[in-house]
Amino acid sequence: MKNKRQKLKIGISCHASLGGSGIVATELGIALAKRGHEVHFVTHQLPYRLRNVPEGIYCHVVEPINYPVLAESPYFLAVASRICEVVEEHNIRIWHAHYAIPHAMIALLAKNILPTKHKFCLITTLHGTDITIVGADPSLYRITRYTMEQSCAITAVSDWLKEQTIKEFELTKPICRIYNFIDTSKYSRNSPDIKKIPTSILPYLKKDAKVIMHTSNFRAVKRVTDVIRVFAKILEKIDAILIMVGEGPEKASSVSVARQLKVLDKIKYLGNYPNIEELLRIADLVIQPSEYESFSMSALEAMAMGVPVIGTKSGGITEVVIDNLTGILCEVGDIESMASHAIEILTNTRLMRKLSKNAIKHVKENFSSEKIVPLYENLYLETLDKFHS
Ligand code: GMT
Repeated sequence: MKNKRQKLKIGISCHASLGGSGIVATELGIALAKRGHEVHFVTHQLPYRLRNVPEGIYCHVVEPINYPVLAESPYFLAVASRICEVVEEHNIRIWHAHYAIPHAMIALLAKNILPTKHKFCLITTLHGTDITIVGADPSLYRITRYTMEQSCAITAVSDWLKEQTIKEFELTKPICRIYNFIDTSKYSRNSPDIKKIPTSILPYLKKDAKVIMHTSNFRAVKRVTDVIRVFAKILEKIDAILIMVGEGPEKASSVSVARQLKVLDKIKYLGNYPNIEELLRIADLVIQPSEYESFSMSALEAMAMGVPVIGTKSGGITEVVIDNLTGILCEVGDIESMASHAIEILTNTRLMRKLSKNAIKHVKENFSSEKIVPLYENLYLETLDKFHS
């Protein structure tokens, strides 16, 4: 490596709404800016976590174009044009796209449009569903493969995702696994500040009632009805409330299961909520019963706060949660086992403390920004050396 402290200008494109990949991309931008790099985001709206834009970060928001002749707004093309402008204006040589389709493809188009002197190095980070759902769809398979092959470097957020991608796409390019990370300084287990807890939750909080939480985009892969079924079984033994954070298509079926099981009055559907750390401060347990996860930022955030996680033995989550040490992993759909482990954790203070302590340590040692962000910096420098020397 030539010079690790070299200051870089880095472009980032990502989903701007709440969701793991957008959160990772924005936290990476913030961490890079704190380390002295200049970071330019091109997105359709200000990313959730960049509402108070920190120093060193520039946000270029692209307005959609609507014209009656166009059945669909050519929004993606507008983003590509904007990336070209930003790259030329700021002389950016690294563009980091999060999520293969559309973000890496859009950046690739921008690169192809630009004159040779402005052709940047495209780094593509795969997050999970961009490969397992979007990229695996026959309608987008070829374009996903092409985008990865044309990227200067590809990263995946877990070994599991790396292996899945290699298996499905038979790439000629290597994939570098770089785990997701967290700013651990934001996750100190201080007593909750009641002023920062949404007022709509306050009536649900009762002395001695345990607080269980689930966070997701309520898609089928998250198995949100399993959360409700596990919760109903927990209620047979102990008093508790469930906070469901997020929005998505499976919310209605989870409400309907809760109604059938007569537990709806113990559940608060909060919708999307950005300050997840504040909620985790009041949580005793997090349940993430996904079909699979390439990583699971929700599990990582819970562990960082020392909240034990019940997850599934499926996909990259097994690389994040160590079964029996930092949380409990069960088979997908095994409601009985998830419920009995939950009850054990919630009633056994020693076990709760052990999992909590181990989880905090595990996150600090393996998933802190101090540990992970330099891996991206090194990758940027190595890629620049390889393609721009
Ligand atoms: O989970 C989703 O459907 C959203 C998706 C995203 O774009 O944020 O999440 C994926 O990327 C996250 C960040 O890398 C990972 O923590 C999630 O595990 C991953 N989701 C799946 O693999 C289902």
